[in-house]
Amino acid sequence: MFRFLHSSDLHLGKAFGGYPEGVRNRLREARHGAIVRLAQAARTGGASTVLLAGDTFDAETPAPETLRHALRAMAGEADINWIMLPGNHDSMAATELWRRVVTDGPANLRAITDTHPFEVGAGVMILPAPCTQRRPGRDLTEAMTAPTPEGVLRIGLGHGAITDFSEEGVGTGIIPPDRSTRSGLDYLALGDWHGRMQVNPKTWYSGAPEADGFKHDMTSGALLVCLNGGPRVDVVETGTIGWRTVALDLLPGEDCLARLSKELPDAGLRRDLLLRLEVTGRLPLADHAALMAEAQAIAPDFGWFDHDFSGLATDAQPDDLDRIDRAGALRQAAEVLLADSTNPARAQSDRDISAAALSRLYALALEVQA
Ligand SMILES: [Mn+2]
Repeated sequence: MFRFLHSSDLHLGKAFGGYPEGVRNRLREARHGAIVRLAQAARTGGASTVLLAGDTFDAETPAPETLRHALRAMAGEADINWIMLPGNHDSMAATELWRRVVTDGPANLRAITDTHPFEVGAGVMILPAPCTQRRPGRDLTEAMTAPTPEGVLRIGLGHGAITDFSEEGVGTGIIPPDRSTRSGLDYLALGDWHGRMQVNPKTWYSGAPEADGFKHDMTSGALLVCLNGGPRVDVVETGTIGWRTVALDLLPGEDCLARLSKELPDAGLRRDLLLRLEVTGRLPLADHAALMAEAQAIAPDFGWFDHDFSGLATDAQPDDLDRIDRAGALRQAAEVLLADSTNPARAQSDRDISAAALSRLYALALEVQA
């Protein structure tokens, strides 16, 4: 029997450009903190080996402090054996990076720089397939067919796209989905896909221990694997910052604020959440304005918040115009916008612009009156 923790895609040092500085710092810090949380998860699960199936570093030349901090954090978890595989972001083409990992890394870290099988426990061998470059363009996992002594457990460790999907959505899959059968593996630990995924009973993507985008809607974690006959795989949560998209499709007559509230987590859980609100459908002007105001009110609850109302149409009634003004220039502008937004002779995109302008005018008028 052999227990180990399977993780991948820490992407240490990832910059998260496009997010405000405070958020970027929190996200970077959360990735670094994953090292300690992986060690704790292994320990709690009775394992002392952690397999990192590629993309430990986001770039081939991480900042000196990113590398140093990672190596020191791994050294600090002295009872853990770290096994680090080059992925596509930190491939073996990054010769300086791997030279530094090998020379500066602690004794409890093994950096894999070739395809030689090696023992990781009594009667247990790792068959690695390190990425030679960012897009190797061929199936490197063929190396996992290498012979091992009779009776040992064979664990494949690889990184890349399988069949028809890859994290970056480019190229075609190169790792055959039946690699574990072809190479007689007891377990195949893969990295690349940032969400957790079981390919078959012996083949898993662990996903990233800390989420890094909105793509995979799940809690992040690692896999605690126990090899005793077939693999027994348990998910251990390690993520600290959540990424969620809330999609609301609304129709007139619905209580849109109640619908929104139902989708949101408790107030105490919002700081550690990045939330994207996407609203589609159709609402009366008053509800549209109320929902927009609510979005602005809750935004500071979250670690980061963004909303997209571009798919939400408004249903303007002549009565609504009275709330803007009963006469005068604003009223006239509102009437023109309402007429333009419903004029079948105009292109739909032009009508949408008029409708959006009318709801903006409506919301501004309410603000001024308040
Ligand atoms: Mn990756």
